Amino acid sequence: MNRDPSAASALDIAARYDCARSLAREAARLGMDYYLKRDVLTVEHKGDDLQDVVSIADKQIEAFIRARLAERFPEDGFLGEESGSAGLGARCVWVIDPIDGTACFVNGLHNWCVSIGLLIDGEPHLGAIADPNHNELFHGCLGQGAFVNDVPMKVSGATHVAQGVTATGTFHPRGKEHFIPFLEKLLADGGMFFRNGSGALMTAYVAAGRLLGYYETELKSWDCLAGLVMVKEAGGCVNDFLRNDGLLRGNPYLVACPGVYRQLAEMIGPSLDS
Ligand code: 2AM
Ligand code: CA
Repeated sequence: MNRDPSAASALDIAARYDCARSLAREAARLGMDYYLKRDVLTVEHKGDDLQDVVSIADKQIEAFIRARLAERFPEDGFLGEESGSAGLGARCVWVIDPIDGTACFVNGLHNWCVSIGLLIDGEPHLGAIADPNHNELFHGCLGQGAFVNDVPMKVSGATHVAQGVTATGTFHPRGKEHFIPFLEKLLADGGMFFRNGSGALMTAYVAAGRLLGYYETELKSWDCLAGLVMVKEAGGCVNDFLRNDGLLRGNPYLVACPGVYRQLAEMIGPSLDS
């Protein structure tokens, strides 16, 4: 989009950043109420994929976030995992996942979060990721840094994959064939893999320097949009995830500290930018 970059300052970004953080926290508390009663939640499968699950908690939390945003910022657009999109032509578009890590959520594994990101003029501008199981709120805003609770985040200073742990995952049918070849190369180079079922949390962990990087063969925008700005603000590298309509259809995804980004990108090969 060809807009004057200074025009972003005409928007009330501070109000949106505050709202993202408090709404993520509030939605995560709501999620925790459902999580504690997960044994009685009805779990459905999305389409034919038995791994792709959704519960009433996902739908209710998304409805809650969507209603709040519409009330506060009626001129903004919205894209959510469960209820779709509206107003994508607006300058500000919220991209949210009410529960990232639903498979963990319904199975009693504590790796899930609420993820709220904001695009301004097509670029990730701010985000908040709330993890109520660990009492962590990851957040960041372009030009203002990235934080876990109130502590500034910084990506790892590692220069080789053997110096730490790298997250990886594959979920969507598209791109699955790239997973095992990548894993073989990572292990051959002395790296080690990690996966917790939440793309948003693994992205935040890269920003926090806990993981060296994170590669997913194919990811949806609501799983990573809030975290992209955190990785950048924490000094990390990100691939061109939003190219070719990535917002709506997803893309291969890589985020990493600068010292290992190239090494991981070479292991993945051309499919990363395909
Ligand atoms: P979701 O929980 O919002 O659906 C990358 O692994 C992404 O795939 C996760 O962020 C997760 O987002 C999605 N996913 C859906 N089902 C999954 C499953 N059974 N195991 C792991 N990830 C899953
Ligand atoms: Ca979800």
